[in-house]
Amino acid sequence: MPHPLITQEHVETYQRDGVVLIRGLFADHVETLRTGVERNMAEPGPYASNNDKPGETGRFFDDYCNWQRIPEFEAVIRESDVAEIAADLMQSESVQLFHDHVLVKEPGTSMATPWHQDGPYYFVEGQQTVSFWSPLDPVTDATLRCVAGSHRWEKPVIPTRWAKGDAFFDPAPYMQVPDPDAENMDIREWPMAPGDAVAFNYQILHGARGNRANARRRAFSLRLVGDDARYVERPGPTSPPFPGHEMVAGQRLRADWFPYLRGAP
Ligand SMILES: O=C(O)CCC(=O)C(=O)O
Repeated sequence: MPHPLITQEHVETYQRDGVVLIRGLFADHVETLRTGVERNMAEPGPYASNNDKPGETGRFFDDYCNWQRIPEFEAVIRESDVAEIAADLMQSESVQLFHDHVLVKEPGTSMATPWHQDGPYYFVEGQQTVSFWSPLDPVTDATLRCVAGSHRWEKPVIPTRWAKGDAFFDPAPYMQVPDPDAENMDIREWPMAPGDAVAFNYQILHGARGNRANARRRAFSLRLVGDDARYVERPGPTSPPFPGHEMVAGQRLRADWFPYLRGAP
């Protein structure tokens, strides 16, 4: 039986489409996450960015890999039901923490989050992966948009730098970023309440509109991996880079940096 917050249908949808909505996943933790986001913005880490792009209005702040220094993030990761639900969705015994990501679009932010798959930016390969994207404000227009089934595409999509738009790696083995709206793809998106979460596979193509509303759009995104996830070499530095990780191809992610939230082998 899956965790009471989800049904067998959630699991089947996730397995088939690579994306599913989970109402209320972080509902009891919204205030804690908001406090964590404020702390993160007041004390940004080395990877924080405002995604400054000429001609864009507002502010699109993002930062990642902060759970070790933002106690609110670690508390929610360890005290919420997220690991159990991740295990059900991924059909995995183990659940390992990869990293956290904060994405804040202040009112009047014009910049869209470009369409991308997370997997090609990461040094992780495997089918048992999940990201949970949760808004901390009510969201309609600037919600997450995911292309159902894109986790089964044959070629990965070329990862690009969001503000500059240039490619992270040599584009040769990748496909160009498609335009899901123009190509009438099956885009899943939902109006969401604070603490709801979209669960999506690392290979799912996703993006988000700018935030033209007059309210903030704060979001917390949590990336976890399961049994079959392995370290993989990429053609250049990955995002996040995790300098000095010393892992080699084919290895499970080192547990002292990426702790098991359940099912440690
Ligand atoms: O919040 C956004 O605008 C995009 C989020 C995203 O790309 C992610 O969580 O992987």
